Amino acid sequence: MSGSCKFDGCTIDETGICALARDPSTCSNRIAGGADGLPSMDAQRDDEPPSQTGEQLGEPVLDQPASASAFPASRPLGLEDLNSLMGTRYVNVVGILGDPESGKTAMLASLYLLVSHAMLEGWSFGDSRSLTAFEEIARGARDWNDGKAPEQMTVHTELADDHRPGFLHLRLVRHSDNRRVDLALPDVPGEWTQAFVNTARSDRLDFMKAAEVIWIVLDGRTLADIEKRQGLIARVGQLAGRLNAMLDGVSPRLILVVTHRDMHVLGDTVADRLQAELVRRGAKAEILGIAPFSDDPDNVPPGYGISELINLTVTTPAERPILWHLTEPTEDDRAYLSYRRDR
Ligand SMILES: Nc1nc2c(ncn2[C@@H]2O[C@H](COP(=O)(O)OP(=O)(O)OP(=O)(O)O)[C@@H](O)[C@H]2O)c(=O)[nH]1
Ligand SMILES: [Mg+2]
Repeated sequence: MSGSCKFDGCTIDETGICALARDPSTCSNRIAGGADGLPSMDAQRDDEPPSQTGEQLGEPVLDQPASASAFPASRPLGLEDLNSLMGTRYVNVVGILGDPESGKTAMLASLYLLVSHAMLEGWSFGDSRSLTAFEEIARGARDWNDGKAPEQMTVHTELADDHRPGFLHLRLVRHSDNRRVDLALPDVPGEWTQAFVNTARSDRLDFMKAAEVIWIVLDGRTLADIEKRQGLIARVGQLAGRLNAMLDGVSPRLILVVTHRDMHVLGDTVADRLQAELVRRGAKAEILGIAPFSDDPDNVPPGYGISELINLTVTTPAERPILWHLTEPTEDDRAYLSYRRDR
């Protein structure tokens, strides 16, 4: 039996020949609607869509397939991506500055490695829109040769576009109160800081205006070296001056992040000299020693100080302006009230 004929074995739809050698248009076995004649080239086949009626003309022929959401690229976020993320939730933008080789990328890689191994004290992983980018900067630290750590855990940062920063996004959840914090962390080359200090080039660092905190990353080895120390301290002062000018006198919150804590502990004298240099420029900063990686893991574990850095970053200092100054009355203050009392 074929589609348009009830007679068993009739192949009229395929061959155009009636099995009973009748006229197909009058054969009583033909099913209504299909009995109008021989199948032609235009005749509808079962697998073809139904022909359109007058009302359907002009409408789309096929239904639009339901669009499955594609996986996000997870590359570093550009400024536009960051803007749209900031439109949906509160994002803590961190400014990160520092000379080449000071340890900026190492610090970010270490943060990612700690949080991905659930070893960031007090915090756990919430989400990230730039996992691939984090993986890329942390990859160097994973390539060990026969159990030996690589010489360089991270490589010099080079951006695809040397005019626009790329941001790493990380959402962290604080254990103490389940607070979620979204951090946007730029990984920019040290040359940007050098150009900012030396020639005041600030167009690429415009995003700093939206930063709540600025980390100035300093190489602990340079601060420990008596010959290079003063040069770096002076440059930190110049950098603070440039920031003040760029931010129109609004003093940003600064954290001086001193790397290589595994090899060198920052002495009080050097810390005081850094503070004095900043005060001279009308700025002040908190100072913290970290070791994103460690050459002395028995005494200073890799990732030392990173959780404290995050704590400092998301907590606003408790310092508040004094609303009402207390003045202790002295005896003489009442002299005016006592005037003439003795007369
Ligand atoms: N042992 C030890 N090595 C560190 C520490 N911080 C950074 N390093 C190493 O120092 C080297 C340079 O660090 P990076 O983080 O790449 O420097 P950077 O500031 O990003 O440099 P640019 O991208 O050139 O601006 C890397 O090989 C790191 O592994 C630290 O605290 N201890
Ligand atoms: Mg780098």
